Amino acid sequence: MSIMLPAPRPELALGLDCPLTVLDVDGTRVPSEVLDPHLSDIDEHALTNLYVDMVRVRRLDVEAFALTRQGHLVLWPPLLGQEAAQVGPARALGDKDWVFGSYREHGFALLRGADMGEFSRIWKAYAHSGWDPQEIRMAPSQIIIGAQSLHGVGYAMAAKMDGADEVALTAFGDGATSEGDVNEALVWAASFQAPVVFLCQNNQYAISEPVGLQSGVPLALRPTGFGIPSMRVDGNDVLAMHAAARIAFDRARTGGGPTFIEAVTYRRGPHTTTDDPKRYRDEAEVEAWTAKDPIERVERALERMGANMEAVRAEAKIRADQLAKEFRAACEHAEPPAPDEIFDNVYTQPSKRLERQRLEHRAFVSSIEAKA
Ligand SMILES: Cc1ncc(C[n+]2csc(CCOP(=O)(O)OP(=O)(O)O)c2C)c(N)n1
Ligand SMILES: [Mg+2]
Repeated sequence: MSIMLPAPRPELALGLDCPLTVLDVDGTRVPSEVLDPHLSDIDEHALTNLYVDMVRVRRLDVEAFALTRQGHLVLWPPLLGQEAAQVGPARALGDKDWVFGSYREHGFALLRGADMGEFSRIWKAYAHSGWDPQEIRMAPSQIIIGAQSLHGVGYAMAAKMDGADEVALTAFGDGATSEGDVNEALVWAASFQAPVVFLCQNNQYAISEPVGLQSGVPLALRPTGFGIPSMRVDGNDVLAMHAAARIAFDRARTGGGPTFIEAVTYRRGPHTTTDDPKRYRDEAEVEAWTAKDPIERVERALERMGANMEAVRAEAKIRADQLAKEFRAACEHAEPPAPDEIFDNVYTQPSKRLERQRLEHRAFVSSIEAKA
């Protein structure tokens, strides 16, 4: 019996030795054979827009952190340091594409157009979703680590079956790549050549567990075992992330199937506002990554291009402050839902069992109110 060997595959993983980069830390342009062809239209104006996006995303994050400490939000998972890893791919999405992210995807939510009032409700524990998923084409935040990768692949498979021109991007962390869900999603995506982009933001930690404990090889190598091409990219380089996402989206859109992008980045804040990272990592490590700040890198690049940085900074600040103001006002004025709203939208059709539970719950709440 002869065994058919698979045809030799081209290089499946790029950037394993050194993450793909186009903007050095000092803002100089590093030539990249892989990424440069996908950045020919990015001029000073386009780079300024990416800069403003990152400044706004950071401002939202900083404001939300403060609002949590001031008791207006109950929890916040900060993304400080990961702005480029989200803004680059978010700005490569087409209008019809979908995002399936985790709980840290505030950059995607903002750039997808989530309403700040609705958005604040998730982190006040008032709502399961902080936006209308159909309206902004972004699924609700996902706390079950990695589950969204299956949702994204399922959506992409359906889009392919329908012949729809839609790509799904699913974003998750380094820790998620050790979950069954992500591995199963990779199998399905590879088998069905689903038009999906896997965006792994390797922020070096799964809560307190460093990535080295999860994997002895770069995470970008993992998908290659499933036959999925991958790129290991400097996740603090917004241009590199934008170009890599464009490559992945083009491939998905033209029938080339899935791509995995590992964004090598760093979570500079705590895992969430209930975590104390000083208990598991050194301050020196944080400082080393602060020196690779994604926003300052673009400032230096724009300066080198001759941009009027004083004006750019001032404009970015105005827009970021406005966003923070809107977000704060929305947080402070959000009304809690009625207690029995928890029973709404569980099923499309009402069920007797659920209605019974709703009545029991209502009676219980009334009994407490009567005692008060
Ligand atoms: C299935 C599941 N297991 C465990 C948890 C608890 N948990 C919450 S966040 C987290 C770490 C996730 O790390 P990573 O995937 O790297 O994402 P990051 O938080 O760093 O963005 C864990 C284990 C969970 N939410 N879901
Ligand atoms: Mg992580």
